[in-house]
Amino acid sequence: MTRLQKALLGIALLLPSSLAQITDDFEGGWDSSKWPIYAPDCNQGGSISLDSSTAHSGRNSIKVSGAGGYCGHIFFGTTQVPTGDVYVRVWVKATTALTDSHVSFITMPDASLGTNKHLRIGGQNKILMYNRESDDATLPELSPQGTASSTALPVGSFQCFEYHIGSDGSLETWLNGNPIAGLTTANNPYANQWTRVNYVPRITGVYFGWESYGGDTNTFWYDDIAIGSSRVGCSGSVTTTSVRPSTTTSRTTTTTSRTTTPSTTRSTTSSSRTTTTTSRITTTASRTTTTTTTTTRTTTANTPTQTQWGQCGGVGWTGPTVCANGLICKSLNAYYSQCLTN
Ligand SMILES: [Ca+2]
Repeated sequence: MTRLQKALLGIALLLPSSLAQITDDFEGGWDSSKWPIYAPDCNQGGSISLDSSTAHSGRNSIKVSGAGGYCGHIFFGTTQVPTGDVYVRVWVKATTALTDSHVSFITMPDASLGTNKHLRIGGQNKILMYNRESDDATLPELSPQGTASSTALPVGSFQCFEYHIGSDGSLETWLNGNPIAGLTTANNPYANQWTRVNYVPRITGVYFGWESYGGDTNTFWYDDIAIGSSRVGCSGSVTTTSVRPSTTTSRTTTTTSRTTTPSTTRSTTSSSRTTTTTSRITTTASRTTTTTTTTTRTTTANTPTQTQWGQCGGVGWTGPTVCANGLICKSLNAYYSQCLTN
């Protein structure tokens, strides 16, 4: 060992653990103790495997076949997350474009949100977005302008996806090196919903995979992952630290059944308007409760109607609140309702 090498080793040993970086190009296989499977509560059909049919680097990547519905979810990842600033770089290849339905492909248990609550990255309205499981807030908010401030995830080839969770709670996101304005908290006019609470994430893991809440399925490949306390960029190299033999098993289990119990139906009728509010509570094993509220309005007067995908409600909305024939006004959050097919 040269004097320089000794000096560098000494510096490395003195670095706080918060600067540690976990990386992998999966050319040494899939070390399932370094990258364990994560499928909280249930797993019905999702599978993960080391795959040599496509890769960003070398021959190997990790393939995630995500099934539909919450229990079709499956992830792999690590709890080796730096304290303070967290930067994640991953090369990701999706098979199918993001739809209007809500999905996640990165999920992070977040101690600041409570037990089993996650900061998620995924899609809705066909664009990339952040979602906070505790209160379902999105970044950007899903108004037409907010939606336009983010971007779709290209499919069929590997994309360089990077994000930064600041120690002050700020978020930054890049796709192929380009900042995504809607996925950045600074100077973002569509971040009001996100910043309405003083939110400073304290993530305890980073997991890559697939989870859908409306039945969407997809196949993703992940390669050249780097998680650390500084940005490596898209050209940053990855050093494989995996030394274990290849693991090529894929896991598919069916363990939990899912029951849906309608709980409340309430109707209010007035002279020219009928409002039906249905609350449906879906309970899955020990998982948290998801409540979906759908409001349907029928009006006989000559009220302006909104077209498909248009906004039809939400805090501060003064435009049409009635959807064109065949569409329902669905509340996506307190700030945005949208005309969608039923
Ligand atoms: Ca690789």
